[in-house]
Amino acid sequence: MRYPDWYIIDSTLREGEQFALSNFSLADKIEVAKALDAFGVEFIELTTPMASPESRRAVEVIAGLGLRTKVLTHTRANLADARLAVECGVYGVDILFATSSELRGVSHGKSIGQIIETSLAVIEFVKSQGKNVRFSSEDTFRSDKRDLLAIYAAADAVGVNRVGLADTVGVATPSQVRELVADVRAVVHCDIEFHGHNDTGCAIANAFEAVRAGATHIDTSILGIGERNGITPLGGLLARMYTLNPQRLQQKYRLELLPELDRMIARMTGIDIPFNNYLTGAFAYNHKAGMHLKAVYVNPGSYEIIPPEAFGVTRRLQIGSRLTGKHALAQRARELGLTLCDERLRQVTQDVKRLADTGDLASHEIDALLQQVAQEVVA
Ligand code: HCA
Ligand code: CU
Repeated sequence: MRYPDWYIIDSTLREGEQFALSNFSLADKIEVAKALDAFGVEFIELTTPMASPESRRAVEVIAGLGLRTKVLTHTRANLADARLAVECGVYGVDILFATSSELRGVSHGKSIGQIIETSLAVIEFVKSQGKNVRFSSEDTFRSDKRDLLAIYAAADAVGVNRVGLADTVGVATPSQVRELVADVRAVVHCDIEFHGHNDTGCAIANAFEAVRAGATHIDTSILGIGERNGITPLGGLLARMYTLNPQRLQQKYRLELLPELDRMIARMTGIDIPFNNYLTGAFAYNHKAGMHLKAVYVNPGSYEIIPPEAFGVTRRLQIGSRLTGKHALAQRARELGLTLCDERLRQVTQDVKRLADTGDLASHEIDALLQQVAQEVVA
């Protein structure tokens, strides 16, 4: 499937700081920034320097590290915030304004005309300082489409580098994202960013549809951490995109470092990597039923759409369950250098299944059974 080229803005150090259990120290932030740089993401986004003295120090320090990844910071759309962001030495400033009626009321009470006027002044200021600037409308998918297109077109006309669509509450469906990105694409020349929350489980699909419709930048965070249940996870997005164009991902990113990124954030936030996580979950490459085991021995691609080694992970063959099969046990026997006739194999398979009815057998128990049967043959 063909789709336009796209880049990652990893927001672990901004959106991810809004995750309930995040409380990154400066040393943590530096570690995360360097790890994302080594991985190869094109941009990282940091919490606004306005948030606290430590937040400001983090922006200054990380912007000064000389990383290849471009350092962005996130600010409200006002001149004071933008000025401080620029002073911190970042590559670019991501500004944000709430545009839905739900948020306008509780957030700032401004009209669309006022939002445009204020935003344009901030965009022009950031540009005058020689910095990259993005304008994003918070709660895009509950905003009026005419308002949005007017705001984006006005931002584009004064030379904004990117406009952002933010599914702030995770309400958008993939087809809504595709349609809106295409509509925005028709009125702006600049790049388009998509930021999607995962409240209804569509964050990855929505990011994918955004790319297909012409978005150039996708926001991610490691393990998807963020407000509430988070945003598009870096690993999940890469899994989605890998099957469509593995070469591109391999050229741009050190994919085999993904497990380290996931482990790093799990450690820093004190969570476990979810058991069903994309690529790096403990069971993401677990094969259990006899038919699956048989097929995977012959050709791993039969039940693995992405080779685990591409992302530095390994498969797990669970051969000691009641669902196991003859072929799995035959393979294990071969690995142990044992030769068993078909009848013996059937016998030992039935033994394993019966014993496993009260719980999986450990590998040493299976090996012992196989060895026992093999010896009976000799005797
Ligand atoms: C927030 C809002 C935001 C911003 C996204 C963006 C959202 O929590 O500060 O800047 O594009 O989801 O709307 O994360
Ligand atoms: Cu968000």
